[in-house]
Formats: sequence, structure tokens, C-alpha cells
Amino acid sequence: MAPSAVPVRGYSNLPAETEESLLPSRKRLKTHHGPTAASPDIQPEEDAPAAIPPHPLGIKPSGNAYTSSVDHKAAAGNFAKLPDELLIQLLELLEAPDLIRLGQVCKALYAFTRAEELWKALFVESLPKDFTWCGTWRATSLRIPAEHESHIHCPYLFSDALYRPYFCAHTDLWPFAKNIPKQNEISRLSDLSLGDYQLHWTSKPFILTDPVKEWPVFKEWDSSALLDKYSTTAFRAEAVDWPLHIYVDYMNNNTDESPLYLFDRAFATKMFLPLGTKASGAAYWAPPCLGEDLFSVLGDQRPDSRWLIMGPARSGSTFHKDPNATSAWNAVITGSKYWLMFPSSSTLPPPPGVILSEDQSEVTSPLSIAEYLLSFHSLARQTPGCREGICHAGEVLHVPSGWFHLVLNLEAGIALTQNFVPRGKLGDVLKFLRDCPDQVSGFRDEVVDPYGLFVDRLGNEFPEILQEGMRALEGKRGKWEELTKEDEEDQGGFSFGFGGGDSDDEEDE
Ligand SMILES: O=C(O)CCC(=O)C(=O)O
Ligand SMILES: [Fe+2]
Repeated sequence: MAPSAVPVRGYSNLPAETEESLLPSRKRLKTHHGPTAASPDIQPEEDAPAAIPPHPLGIKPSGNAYTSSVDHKAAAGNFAKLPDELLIQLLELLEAPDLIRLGQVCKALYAFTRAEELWKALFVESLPKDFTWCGTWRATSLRIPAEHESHIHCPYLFSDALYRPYFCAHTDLWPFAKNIPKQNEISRLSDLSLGDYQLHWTSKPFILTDPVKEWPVFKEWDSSALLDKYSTTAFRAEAVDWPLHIYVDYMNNNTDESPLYLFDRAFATKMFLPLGTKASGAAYWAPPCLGEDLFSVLGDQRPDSRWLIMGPARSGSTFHKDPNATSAWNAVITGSKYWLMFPSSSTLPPPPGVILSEDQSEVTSPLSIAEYLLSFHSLARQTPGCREGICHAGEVLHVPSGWFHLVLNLEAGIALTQNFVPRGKLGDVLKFLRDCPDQVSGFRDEVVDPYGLFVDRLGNEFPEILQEGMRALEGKRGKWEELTKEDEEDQGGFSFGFGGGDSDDEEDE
């Protein structure tokens, strides 16, 4: 799909009154989702688009207040004394009728009470059973068509807190996926053997360019085919379970900064999909070149490992590492995804704009995807270790154990993802389970010792592989690691070791 706007340099197409003030004021922005990461100087991205339509209520970034003698908020009595972010937090305490009443007091309170995030929270909390998506969270909550919503013009309301989500939701994000520097490019492989994967690729991201084209789901699925079959089936999208037909309506008609993302772990059961191998008539199967998944020895005690993903353009995943030091593959069925990836180790800083707790157990990625790209993309792109690529329909991206990744849907699309433990990463997974029990996730409560369970099961089924993993765990190179050492250390100056990517021990050998 072509970008929605012709990219132009800088922000030169912004309405005149917003242009000068937007960049300086963005540095002071806080998101009301959480703390703001330290912002670097914000450089307009090369080729970044600028065609942001005027805000429907006429709201402008706060910098514009300096050149205006009129200010709606100043007329809002004592409310005017509250910083915008605090005012929004207070409004989060109100119910819908109170928001409507308060919005009748003055233009400023009208504009604040229209903030979509307030209505989204109210609507999601109310867990409505039967509803129609009406285009905005407020219209949906009030059960009115979006075109019947009032639009009182508030041309002297200058607020970053209100303008930022609108700006982020209307910024064309395609340019961020373009002009990928050569050294950052994620390798694209048309055929990869299991041997090559184990020898050279277990610790590297790559895109397999044609492995899923044979999958029945690839041939059959698009959102209308899914709608025909599963219209009333409820799928999980973040905090809600919505029938597919409502989610698809939402997907096709929303202007959220961070659209609700369908991410369902129980899809195979809900959709009656046969699983297994190609030979057994499965609906899809793991790319054979990735080899065995050693977590399969856990049987029904394994943490959830497969998800159906669906979302509109601009949806996606903020920076994170996959759980329990597992690797993953992510297959695009329809649409396309931009991936921004970084290796991790105890000696490397986290990606720019990402905050890591001291024990590295918690990754905080406070910004929305759009805000991250606007603020940090050019810095991220210049940071050693950065890898970027676009995964198209029919392709599969490999996420190596321990890598940070941010994923943006460039178009509306459907994907399948699976976490797995390849042989070459067994040492990392064993070390994670043994040494970071507080960070282990996804096991059911009755599994009190995931490390012990995994070692037992592996010992019963694959004693040699367990031995190999144990050698890796103790920091001694096993056969696979020995063979892949040179290759892994040849990654932009980084070396990858066992145990959450900590290479210190290994290098001391
Ligand atoms: O949004 C996506 O497709 C990426 C999903 C992902 O990273 C994950 O499932 O861990
Ligand atoms: Fe992930």
C-alpha cells in the first residue's frame, strides 16, 4: 500500500500557527500513560511528512499561547491553574454524565472533556455486551453516530496534552520505515536450511521471504474471509474481548494514537484450526528451518506460545523482549510490518528512549509507537546494533532470544506468531529460568519450579541436548556454541554469550 501522504521534508506543511511552536513544545511533553523518557533533541525525520490536518476542535500545541492574547483555558476559573496533565487525570475520575455536564461550562472544559482517552477508559471499563462501533470512543459510549457529535471550535485552546495524541495519530509513519541504512538492514533469506540456521543465524534477526506461502491460512485468510467464518467469535484485544465483526469495524474506522491491538492466544481453539505439521494437514506450521522447539517437552505445562495478531495501520508493539529468553517467529499473513530491533546484554545500554530497571528485569517503553518514532527514531537508527526491516505478507521474521523489538503495522493486517526455544539458545533459556525466577512469566501457578520442570522433562526426552544445554549454562562452550561463536561475534562489534546475552564469562575463558 502506498503511504497515505506524499512525504515532504520536515514539518513545513503544518498550519502556520503550529509550525514554530510544535518542536520546542514537544520536548516538554509528558504522556499521561506514564513518565516520559529523557527526550533527545527532536530532529524532524528526513522525509518525514507534514500534512497534519487542523484539529477538529481547533486545538493547537501550547507554544502558540505565547503569540496569542486570547486563551480559552485562562477563562476556566480555578481549573486554569491546574497543569493540563493533572486536569486530565482529574477528569479520569468522572463518569460520562459528569464529563458531559462539565463540558458545558466553558470552551476549555469542553475541549478537555472531549479527550478520547477519557472515553476509551470509561467504555472499556463498562464492559458493554451489545454495541456498535461508531468511529470514536465517545460516540460509541454515547451510542451516537460520530457525525452527530458536536464540534465546538476552540481556536484559543493551546495544549500539548490534548494536541499530542491527535498529532501522533495523524502523522504518516511510513517514512520511518524508508531509507534504511545498509548496515541496519535485516537480512532477507529465500532459503535457509536447519544446519545454516543452527550454525549462523540463531542469534540474528532475519526475514524468511517465502516460507508461509504454502500455509492454508495464508491462502484463505483476509479480514473478510475471517469475518465470514468467525464474525461473532470473541477475540481478545488488549483489555477487551470483542466479537470479530466489531473489531473489524473498529479496525477500519478509528483515529486512535495507539489503536487497540487484537492479540489472542486461544485463537486456534476458537477457530477450530488443525495444528501440527504440513503432513498432518495443519492450517499452518513452524518454518522447518528453525528446527525443534525445546519448550514442547513441557506439554500442556508450557507458557502460552502462539498468538493470532490483527490490527490496523499504526498499531503494533512497543519495545520489549520476549518472555523467558525464548526466540520467536512472526509470520505476516496480510499487511506489512516495520521492525526496529536491538541486541541486549548486561553490558549494552537499552535502545534509546527505553528504560531498563537496574536488575534489567523491567523494560519500560513509555511512549506510544508514533511518539517514539517522532522522538527517537533518528537516534535509534544511528545506534550501533540497530537492525531494521519490513516484513511483507507471506514472510516470516525471526526474533532471536533476548533482542529488543518494536513493531509497527504499516498497513492493516493479520499475523501469526510463535515463541520457541531453539537448540542454540537452550543455555540462555536455562540460565534465565534458573537465575531470574522473578522474571519468569507465563507458567501456570501450579508450576512452582519452571527450571526444575524443564530440566526434568528435557532430561527424559533429550538427555544429550540437556547435557549440551548444561555445558552452555556453566559457560562452557558446547558443540553448537563453539561452531557459531565466530559468526555470532561478528555482529556489529557485539558478542553474544549464554545467559541473557551476558558475554563476560564467555570472553574470560
Ligand atoms: O506486533 C507484532 O506483530 C509483534 C508481536 C511481538 O513482538 C510478540 O508477540 O512478542
Ligand atoms: Fe515480541
